[in-house]
Amino acid sequence: MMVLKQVDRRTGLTKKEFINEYLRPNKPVIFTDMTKDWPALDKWTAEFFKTQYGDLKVPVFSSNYSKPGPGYMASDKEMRFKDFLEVTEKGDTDLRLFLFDMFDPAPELRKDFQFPTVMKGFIKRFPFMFFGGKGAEVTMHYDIDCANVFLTQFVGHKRVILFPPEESAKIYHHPYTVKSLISPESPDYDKFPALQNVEGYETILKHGETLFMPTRYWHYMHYLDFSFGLALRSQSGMATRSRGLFNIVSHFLVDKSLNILSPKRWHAWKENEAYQRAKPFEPSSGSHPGGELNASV
Ligand SMILES: O=C(O)CCC(=O)C(=O)O
Ligand SMILES: [Fe+2]
Repeated sequence: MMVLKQVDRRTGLTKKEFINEYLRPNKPVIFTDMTKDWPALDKWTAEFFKTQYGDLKVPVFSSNYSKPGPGYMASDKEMRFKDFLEVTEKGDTDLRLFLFDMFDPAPELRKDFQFPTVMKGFIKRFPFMFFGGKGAEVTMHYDIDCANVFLTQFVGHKRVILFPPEESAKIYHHPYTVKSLISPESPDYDKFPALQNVEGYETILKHGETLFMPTRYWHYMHYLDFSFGLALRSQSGMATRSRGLFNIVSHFLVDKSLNILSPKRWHAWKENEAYQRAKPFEPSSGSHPGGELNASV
């Protein structure tokens, strides 16, 4: 059965403790108080963004993003920020704004938060924001640049499920992509038997909490309310940086070009490959009860 442990929540975690207990062992953690002196904590609300930046044009994504074909890895449309926020605040929409560089049009917002001091190597040019409505899902993926991510949650709640990089085969990693085929909230053990042996983490992030996701960690997110997040990313260490660069180049060249040449066949090849790689991790008995298993996750 899939095992999901709770992510640790720590208050007053020192740099030394963070490095020894989380960064070195590649383990996620939630900082409950990293944001305590940030003006953003109370200032950044949907209302604030609507009144201050409502006319900004923003690239909006829906779940078409991961489907094969012409819309693959592309945004669906541009909207006024104000209109996007109004739609997503109402909920039941899969529209999302992600990897949004809010700080290019609004550099003054950088004064409202601080980069963490528990590690080095922050990519200061690109603090990214993510917005979504109640019900929005971020499918299981890892970040292509292999950064360590500090994701701060604002306004509402978000359910997060994480898997370490060592578990990639068991969650049916789609080769040449940063995607996995599974839906961890309703695991289909008949279709994906190796999932029964996977171990990961889960949590529900709240306003003002900061989740540390170590490099190459798989993450899935389900917006339980309208909310948004600020992701601060660190690429400390040459290995992380060169691996990130390699990933970006190989994925874009191979995946994007084969998607253009032959979208269906390329998708089928990747899917088959993911099944082959998961095979060694399937339960050996070969028999696995279906149906009611969902209740135990
Ligand atoms: O919060 C989200 O919507 C997605 C966050 C994410 O994927 C990331 O920070 O890398
Ligand atoms: Fe991500």
